[in-house]
Amino acid sequence: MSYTDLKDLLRTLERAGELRRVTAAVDPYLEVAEIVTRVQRQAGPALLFERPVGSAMPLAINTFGTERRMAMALGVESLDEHGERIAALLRPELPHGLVGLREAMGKLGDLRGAPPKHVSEHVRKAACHHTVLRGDDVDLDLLPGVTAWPEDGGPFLNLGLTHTKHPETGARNLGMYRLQQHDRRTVGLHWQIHKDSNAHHAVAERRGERLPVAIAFGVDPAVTYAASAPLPAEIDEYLFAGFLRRERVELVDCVSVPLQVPANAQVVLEGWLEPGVRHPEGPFGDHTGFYTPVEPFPALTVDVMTMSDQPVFPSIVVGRPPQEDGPIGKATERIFLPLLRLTIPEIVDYDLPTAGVFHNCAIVSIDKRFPKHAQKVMHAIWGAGLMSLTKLIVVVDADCDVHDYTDVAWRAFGNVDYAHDLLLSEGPVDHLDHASYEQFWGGKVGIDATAKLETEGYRRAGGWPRMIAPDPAVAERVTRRWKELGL
Ligand SMILES: [Mn+2]
Repeated sequence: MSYTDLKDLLRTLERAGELRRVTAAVDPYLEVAEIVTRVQRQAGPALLFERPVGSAMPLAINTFGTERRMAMALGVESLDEHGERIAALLRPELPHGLVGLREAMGKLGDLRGAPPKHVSEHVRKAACHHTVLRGDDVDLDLLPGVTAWPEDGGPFLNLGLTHTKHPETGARNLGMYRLQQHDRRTVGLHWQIHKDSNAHHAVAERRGERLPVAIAFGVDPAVTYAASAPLPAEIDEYLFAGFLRRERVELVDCVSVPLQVPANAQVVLEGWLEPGVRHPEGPFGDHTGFYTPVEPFPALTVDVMTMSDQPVFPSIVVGRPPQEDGPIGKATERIFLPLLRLTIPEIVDYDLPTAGVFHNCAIVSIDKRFPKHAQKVMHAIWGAGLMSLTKLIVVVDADCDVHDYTDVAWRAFGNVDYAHDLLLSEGPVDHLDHASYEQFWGGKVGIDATAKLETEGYRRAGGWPRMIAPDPAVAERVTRRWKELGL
């Protein structure tokens, strides 16, 4: 199941009773966010605001707001299905470690149907080029940019897919970075320090060159998701999207920059980023639940703005969790489990609590085999891609359900001698982290809540106590007699 474009997804959601149209005029300034936050907290439907105040373009929001809709967007019944497809790709087992990860991601590309397909406009005009505005005709005020929180620095375009190419290797990157609308023709590009397009920009500036940028809105949800996924820099997000949707993504050449964008995008912004240009960006109420302060970020002057016929504009509200980015993060947690296990094979399962905003806490269950095995896993996570930004890691034994927070807390509170079972470290933290005393780096803690071994220094008489569990035969008998008991 794949979608041709955003409108196709919205039609499918509507048929499934997962989309509500709002015909009353609603103001994208604060009002939209207030409504979306309430609907999101009730696990309510996706919303299509048909009359956003100040814009002729309908606004689609909360499309990924539940795990069910996130699964629908990625064409599966359950988010674990894609994880299982990846796990199946990895058999027969590839070598472990980074080499294995590279080979596995390479295998995605071997799948027929995964690489993006280039659409030539000699054959047919791409849907995204129905309307082309150039120069001073470009007007970002046509878009229903959302100001979500009272202290936000302006309207933001939150679901834009930013396309760049590495100036030397030509490798493409697709990333989801927040975009502040500075004026009718300028958007701020908040690409964070650890992100791939930030690296492309740094190379271009070192060479004293300008960097072409294209930003697409309203595409197939698998592409939108792929842009947000923490893929290694060398993996093309379009390859990953093609794997997820089981069909190639159709791309078309941009009008004014040497980049390609999805042919069925609703809106595309194109421009060149001049070296050295920075603009104050923010404040922005981000998914940490706090405002990020004003910082200088690159700002793109939009030369060309293209639109499809009667476009629908997508957005997302982030703020104090839970919000719509929660289910997006859960999709990543499930889809990346087999890839994480490729580098850290003793991991049985993991959970990134939504309240931890994905960087703050990871709960990991392991198949413990040797002394200080939990500490080995902590160090490995702190060395694994964007997982390295994790501040707190709780390691539990394989028999713990990491998604059952009572089970986890019982072990993390009780199975720990804090004089022995804490690992303190330091390292890079997320760009948005507000609690670290220095920006970009701070302290890390690992809690070893596994059962301890004598060889780890736990020498009390009788060894680690046995966990209480019911007699299985009796449990089964009671299950059989349950009706008879009339309870
Ligand atoms: Mn990337």
